[in-house]
Amino acid sequence: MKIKKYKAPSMPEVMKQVRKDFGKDAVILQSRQIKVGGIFGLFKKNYIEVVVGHDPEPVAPSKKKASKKEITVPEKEMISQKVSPRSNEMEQVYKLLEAQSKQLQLKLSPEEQLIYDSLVEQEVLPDIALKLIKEEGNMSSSEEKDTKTLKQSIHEKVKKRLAAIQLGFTHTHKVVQFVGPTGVGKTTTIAKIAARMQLTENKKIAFITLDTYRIAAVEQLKTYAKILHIPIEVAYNKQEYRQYIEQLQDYDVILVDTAGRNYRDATYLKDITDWIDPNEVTNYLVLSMTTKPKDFLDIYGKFDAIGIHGLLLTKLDETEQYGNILNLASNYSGIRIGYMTNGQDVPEDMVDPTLNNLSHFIIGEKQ
Ligand SMILES: Nc1nc2c(ncn2[C@@H]2O[C@H](COP(=O)(O)OP(=O)(O)OP(=O)(O)O)[C@@H](O)[C@H]2O)c(=O)[nH]1
Ligand SMILES: [Mg+2]
Repeated sequence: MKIKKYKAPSMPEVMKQVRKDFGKDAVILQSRQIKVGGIFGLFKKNYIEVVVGHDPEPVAPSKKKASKKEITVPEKEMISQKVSPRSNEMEQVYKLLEAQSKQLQLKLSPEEQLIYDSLVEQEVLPDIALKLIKEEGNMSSSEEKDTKTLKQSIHEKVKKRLAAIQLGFTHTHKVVQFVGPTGVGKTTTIAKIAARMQLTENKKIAFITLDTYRIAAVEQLKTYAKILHIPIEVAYNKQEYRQYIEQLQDYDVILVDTAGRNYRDATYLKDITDWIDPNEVTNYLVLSMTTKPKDFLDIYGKFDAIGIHGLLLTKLDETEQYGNILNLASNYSGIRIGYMTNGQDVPEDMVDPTLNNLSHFIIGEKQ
């Protein structure tokens, strides 16, 4: 849909210009009387301002024809024509109008601007959204794509990026550490994973906690250990940690809870690699989906540097913006998402990530 604004002293004069540009297929979207010129507000002349839309290739002919009828009016009725109530199609046109005002800034067509806006609303970082759209390479070429076609091809690109993410909770070592910022759900997620492993994989599990900063933190994991009948050890230093790992060799998996710390604290990241040889451990980074996009990437980058096997995404239920996943997939390769959690209840609030639900989160569409 192309949109253009016309201004002339009378409606026949406006229509002459419209017909010249678009022929008979133009749709009047808005018309109003305005005053132009004058000196110090005096002697202003009456003008007619008309906003016209023209769609060279209507997308859904049957539906569109009917609604076009509603808004294509004979010339003499135009001045009083109001475009309300807003139909879905009109809603779309108004959005396009709004988008048109922003497009100059980003040099996007109104259709592209709409898609850009919807991605940014999902908290896809603006430069990533722009890159996705620019890759289309259509810009203001003569074969400008309509919103539907453009949307489809951008959705394909989004899905392609998401498809590069590896899915599923795997681990290459007996010892699996759960690291990440404070309060993201590390301890709760460990309990969910332990329960899942017991129930579906019949695995023998042991816990070690390194989170000795808070008494409550130890008690929290001990409570889950008791319910699930899982042995638990509390390691206060590196030596104890090594010793407990040795002691627990008969178990299939040792799930290790760590203290949530400020990831900007370099000693914390150093401790993680210092306490155990990176070749002997699988690290899972636990990140909340409610984290701000830039922090999310920043945290991932910092932990990635110390060797992260995969990610556990928590608190999906606390947000409706999932751009973080696409931002990550656009910036890093070799990402794995083990599980996603969507509530506080252990063990049920945990879902297996699939390409379907990742796509659905970001573009509202199933694969
Ligand atoms: N809504 C929601 N809350 C969650 C989810 N996962 C964990 N929580 C809650 O988040 C809070 C913190 O969870 P913890 O498991 O203690 O987080 P942690 O990362 O171990 O915290 P620290 O050890 O203090 O760093 C608790 O109230 C959990 O119930 C989730 O998927 N959704
Ligand atoms: Mg904890």
